[in-house]
Amino acid sequence: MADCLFCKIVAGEVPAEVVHVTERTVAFRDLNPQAPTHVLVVPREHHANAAELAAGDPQASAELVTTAAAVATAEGHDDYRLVFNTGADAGQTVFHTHLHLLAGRSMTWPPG
Ligand code: DGP
Repeated sequence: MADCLFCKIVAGEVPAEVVHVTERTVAFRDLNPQAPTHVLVVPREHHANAAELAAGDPQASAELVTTAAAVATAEGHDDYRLVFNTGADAGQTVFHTHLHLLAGRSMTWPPG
């Protein structure tokens, strides 16, 4: 998609600190980290949110989680949080599916 920030990161048109790539996903550090490890895992193809990705490309959907787990392990974390914000009221600001991997500090529940 022409105006999608994360499509541009996937294409290498916008710089990002990429930490892991797979056939269907790219993982890069969040610009505004909320934990010592805060990585976003995105599908290479554009889908607006997690539900659309799961319906349209279940394999890529699963690969987001396996990629996040691989990054967590590579960075030494057994415990971590995975988050899909879906919709503006839930905090989604970039409408290209992304899985937040947060780790490296203790976390509270419920989230704000
Ligand atoms: P969400 O609020 O769930 O849509 O998360 C979007 C995340 O994207 C947010 O944590 C900040 C991050 N972000 C926004 N712009 C950029 C950028 O240009 N580069 C990187 N690496 N992360 C970004």
